[in-house]
Amino acid sequence: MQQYQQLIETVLAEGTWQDNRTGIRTLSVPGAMMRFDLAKGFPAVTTKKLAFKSVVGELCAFLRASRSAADFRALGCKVWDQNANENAQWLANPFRTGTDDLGPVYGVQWRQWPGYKVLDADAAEQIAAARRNGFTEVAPLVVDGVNKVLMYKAIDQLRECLDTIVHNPSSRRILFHGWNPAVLDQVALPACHLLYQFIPNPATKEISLCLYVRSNDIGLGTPFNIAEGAALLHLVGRLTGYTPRWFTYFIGDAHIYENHLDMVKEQLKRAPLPLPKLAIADRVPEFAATGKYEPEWLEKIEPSDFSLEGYQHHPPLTAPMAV
Ligand code: UFP
Repeated sequence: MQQYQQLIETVLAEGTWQDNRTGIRTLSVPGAMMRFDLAKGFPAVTTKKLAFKSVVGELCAFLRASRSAADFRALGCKVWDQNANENAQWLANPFRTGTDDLGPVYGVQWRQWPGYKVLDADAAEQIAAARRNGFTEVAPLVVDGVNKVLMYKAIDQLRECLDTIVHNPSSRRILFHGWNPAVLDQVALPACHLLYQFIPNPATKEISLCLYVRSNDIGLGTPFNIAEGAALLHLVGRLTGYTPRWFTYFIGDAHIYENHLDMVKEQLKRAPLPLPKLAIADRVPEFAATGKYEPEWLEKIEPSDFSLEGYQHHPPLTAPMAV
């Protein structure tokens, strides 16, 4: 995690002060990149304690397409409570359905992206092709005097990625997206980590991930998001028969909040420790061993199926989250 320490140093040295919607200024750098070799260990921050249980709890909630902070809490992750119930703008949003509601955040887009097609009512071949691709007709429409049909599919982007890794691993189109412009006004927080691209190597049986994060809170968010992306890559590799290898992490707006400066400066005084290993419980089938493709484990996996082995870290450090 030397690279994380270097990112902090870069932002402290080169960042400029920025105002933002939270009212807490940040030191910000436009654009950063880190690349982790997962063969060398799991990229858990070591200069403070990583909230690993919370990380894997959030991941499991995303995999189940949860949109309620209560579901996240039940899986051991409390980080959504404030966004659900304390952000004044969200509390006043007519799309919020009640206590703990977050709207169609990350997991809903990952597993149930709302896909629509408006086709001419007499375009029988197009309608048949859309049906074969899982779309169903939901309503007839008239647009500018022309009869149309509205078709809908909840697109399981992540499942489709796994299918492609298994059936067409040389594809360069294996990605899922969290940024759905049609629902930005309906969510407690528009996606920060938003573009995940898997790159399998059928020759070496290694799989890599490129992740783009549009806005990243380096003090609190970055270690959490790195661990979550790496855990997802481990799981995807397990279910598709690949060994996780390179995890490249791109940040758009890389920032440190003013009230996190003491924390990150303390981290810089601490020497990074050797990295732990990630273990996934034996009950989660290993495609490479069984030859049986069982993607339903994306929903069945529990936080307790993930564990860190040999995790050494410096004492915990905390700072308030900007909401
Ligand atoms: N943030 C992260 N990682 C996340 C997440 C939020 O760093 O996974 F959900 C931070 C980034 C930013 C704030 O500081 O939360 C989101 O604010 P904005 O939408 O204004 O970028």
